[in-house]
Amino acid sequence: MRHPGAAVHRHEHHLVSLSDIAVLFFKAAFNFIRQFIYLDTLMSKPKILVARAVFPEIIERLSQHFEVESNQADVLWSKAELIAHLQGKQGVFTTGGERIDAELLAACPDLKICANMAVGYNNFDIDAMTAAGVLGTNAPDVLTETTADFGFALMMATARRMTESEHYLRAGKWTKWSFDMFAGSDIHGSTLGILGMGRIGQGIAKRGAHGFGMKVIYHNRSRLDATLEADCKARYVSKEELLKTADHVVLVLPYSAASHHTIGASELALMKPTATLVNIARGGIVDDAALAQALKNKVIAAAGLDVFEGEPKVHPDLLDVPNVVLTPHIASSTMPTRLAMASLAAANLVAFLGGQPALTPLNPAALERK
Ligand code: 8YV
Repeated sequence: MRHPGAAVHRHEHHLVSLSDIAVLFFKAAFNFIRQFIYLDTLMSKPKILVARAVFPEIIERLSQHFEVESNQADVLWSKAELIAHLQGKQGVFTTGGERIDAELLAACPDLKICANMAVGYNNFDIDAMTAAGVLGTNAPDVLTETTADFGFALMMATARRMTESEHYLRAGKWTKWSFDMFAGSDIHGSTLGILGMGRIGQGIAKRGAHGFGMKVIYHNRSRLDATLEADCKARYVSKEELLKTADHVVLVLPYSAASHHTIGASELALMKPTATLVNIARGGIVDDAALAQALKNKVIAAAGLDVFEGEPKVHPDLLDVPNVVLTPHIASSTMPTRLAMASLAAANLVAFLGGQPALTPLNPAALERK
């Protein structure tokens, strides 16, 4: 006779084994998933945002190192939209237009680096970035010569009234030669005054001194050392002397609260009535309304502007005066230079988020904060 418990016992034994196997199976599956998630985290690329459209090859290069969200449609995002797109991003590729300030930084806690495709970085609140432990980088050097070329070209176009005369010709107004038609002022042999003698200022000085026999005077926060002054054949003067004596004044200083309206009505009044003024630095360094008034009243002869207060808007009074050459912030815009600027911004992201030092850091003190 079969013992009744025997089958039960066998059956129970069988049940226990099955549940053991099930537990083991689930444990193994759980560990596998956990391991997978861990590895995935280890292997996943950092996320970055490219805030404006850039060269496709730059996006391609960045994609080898990062999970890239790029704004190739070149939508102009509001601050709230920029913040939304920055969520989860460790790096951002910016151009000069995206404002990085305390409010944005507080809303984007993953952010570690902002790489500007510009030498100027007045779109960065550097103190706020340092306090938040976020590194900023810019793109110096690669645009120096291109921008100096443009500054010089704008000065020549302004002095020789090139766009004003072209508009006249296009309007069909050129019916005869006349002795003083669009008579401008000379570049060669004249006095070039440079306000802001950084790398681009020095490039313009060299072009003027060595290429056009100009007498170069400059004013800067700090005086250049003797070797650089000799290279540029430039003489250090006060801002007032520069404004009073220069035939052509070129502005190449960085924008800050301290340089806001460096040139306003009273500075324009110091300049010669035959003088020209060129701004390739930043909007806001010149009081555009005061300049338009000075141009209208012939306080100075002419101006050349590549940058504007509140650009891309241009003060309407400037559009109404004929003696001003206006260009849409293109001083650095040649294909090789813009590519070099973008490459440098990308290289900063790759180096820094890859654990290496950034190439052109602005606030290394930020690294001590995070
Ligand atoms: C940029 C410039 O094109 O580098 C700068 O500071 O002003 C220009 O070369 C502009 O800032 C947009 O990035």
